[in-house]
Amino acid sequence: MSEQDGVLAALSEQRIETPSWAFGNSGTRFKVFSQPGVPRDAYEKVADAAAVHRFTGAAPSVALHIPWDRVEDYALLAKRAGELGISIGTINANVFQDDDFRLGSVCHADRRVREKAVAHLLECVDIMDETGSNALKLWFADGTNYPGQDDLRARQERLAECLLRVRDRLGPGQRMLLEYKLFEPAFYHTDVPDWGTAYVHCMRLGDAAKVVVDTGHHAPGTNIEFIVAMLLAEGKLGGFDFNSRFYADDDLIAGAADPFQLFRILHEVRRGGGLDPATDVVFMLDQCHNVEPKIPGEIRAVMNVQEALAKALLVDLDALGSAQETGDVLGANGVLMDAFATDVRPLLATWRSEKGLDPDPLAAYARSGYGAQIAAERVGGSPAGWGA
Ligand code: PSV
Ligand code: MN
Repeated sequence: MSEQDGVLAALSEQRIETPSWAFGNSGTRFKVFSQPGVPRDAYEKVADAAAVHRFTGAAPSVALHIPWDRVEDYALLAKRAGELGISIGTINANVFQDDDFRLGSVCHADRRVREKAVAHLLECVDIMDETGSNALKLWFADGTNYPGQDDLRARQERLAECLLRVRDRLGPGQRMLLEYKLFEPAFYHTDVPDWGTAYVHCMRLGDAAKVVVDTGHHAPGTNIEFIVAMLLAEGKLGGFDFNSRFYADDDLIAGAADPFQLFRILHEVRRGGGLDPATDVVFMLDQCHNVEPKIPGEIRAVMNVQEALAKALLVDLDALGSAQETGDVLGANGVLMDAFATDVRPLLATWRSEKGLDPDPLAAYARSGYGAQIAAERVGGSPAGWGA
């Protein structure tokens, strides 16, 4: 197989998952700007996710967020998704927006609140059963704002106990993905602040539990690809929440702020065997589009991830290995830089054409009229947002 054929084949294996919340209105604590055509319910979000897949051919699943995407009949939602050519991906739990969770959820000192949080997590596993989803994504807003506010160790024990109950409820083939975040909304301490803490919990929970790396959840300057390499080597990388950050958890389009970082991460994914579908690494996007149109924003993110992956696939691993073994510092670095500097857009255009797609997904989307159609159709009702 030629190098180009190998890259094209590997690109076809990658599946990128869009987040349902990317299609709803979003913003900052200063202002949520509403946009025309925004979905009013989970069915319309699924339709928009399917549009992203139609134009990219690379985003065949959509993650749900519960309760934002609550519907009467989850099997029907999954069926509709299937009719549109996509499936339901990760189920994201939400134990951070109920007043009872002011001081935490699974780490809360009050057993009643912890029971309420666990009940929600178990409901999410029920939704996995109904939709055919095989992964539960857990991000906890738990933490404290002031030293002494609560007992750090006791909170870890409560967390472990709750996670175990969720693990015991998982069915065959189902997994739980634990996401860490350095800070926010709590500022003194976060209960799952880093990959080490997430890893310790996942180790105790066994094979069904893996760590999610959200690229926006680290201190500035953190070497994320090192974390990826470590987790992959230990068989504990569950997946990514790709997005871009300039300052904090900015949730901007993946590859927009630092395409070189995305390339370095995907190089380590490749090196660690994470592109093998058997490892089940989920390539999710976790983005919000506050000022740009949402569907094109998701299409752009999918294209950026594909470009970074294509460059990572072009790294000459033999040349890199030889340079590393002989201590050729500049040579080794040059191998990576050569791959990164390659313009892979013609290669991706070929990949798309071979799949019967337009080589320019954004232009094809603009021509399709889908944006104008949903703006005309979706009138009345309440546009979806972080609370719907
Ligand atoms: C909050 O930081 C967050 O972005 C987490 O990364 C979750 O994955 C996402 O929200 C959805 O709950
Ligand atoms: Mn995330």
